Amino acid sequence: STGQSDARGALIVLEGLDRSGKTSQSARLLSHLNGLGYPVESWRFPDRDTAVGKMISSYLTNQSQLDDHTIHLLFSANRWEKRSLMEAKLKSGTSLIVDRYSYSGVAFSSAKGLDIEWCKAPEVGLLAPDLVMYLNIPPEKAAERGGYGGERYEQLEFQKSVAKYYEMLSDPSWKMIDACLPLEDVEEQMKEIVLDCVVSCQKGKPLTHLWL
Ligand code: NYM
Repeated sequence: STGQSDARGALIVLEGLDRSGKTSQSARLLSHLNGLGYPVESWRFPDRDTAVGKMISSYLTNQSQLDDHTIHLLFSANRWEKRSLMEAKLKSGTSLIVDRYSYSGVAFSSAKGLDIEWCKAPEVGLLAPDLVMYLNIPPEKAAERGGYGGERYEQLEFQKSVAKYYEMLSDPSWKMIDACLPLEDVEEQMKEIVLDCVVSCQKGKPLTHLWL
């Protein structure tokens, strides 16, 4: 194969605790790739704009109460409802920078005491990321960053537990980024890693599925 017809966009996922800097870095990566002329979009989960996303948002802002299993499945459903669009974008050559994905889903729900394998099950069959970058920050440091916004889960003890589950989920392919470094240094590291990934997907690296 020449590789040309298999060229596709890259599925790039940013993970990390609340206040680890994922959202700022997503924006920076988006404009970097844009500037280089690569088609790219920035996505995030939960996507609060869909009907399911509105239920999630209301739960996160404490306007509604839901059973732990129920909210877990809603977060997963929120990814499933975007799955076909995600695949279409990637196949048409657009790269996606995604702020949180299935790993957030499993880490946050497991930290509440749900069984980790039960948490992974509804994620099976979603597209697997080509790259996971983990913005690594001690929970105490993250908590110091201007405090938390007051949404559900934004508490130090809970975040410590989430960090443990992220560690269990991580594999050697994850790029661990020291999120305590200045924003610009974090950005420089991430730009290089992301570009490598975009180039390898352009060359036709096959798309795979969770759970890996
Ligand atoms: N969260 C996010 C989950 O509990 N499960 C999921 O599947 C996802 C995608 O939602 N504290 C949690 C993590 C965050 C919260 O995310 C809202 P954000 O990035 O602050 O909008």
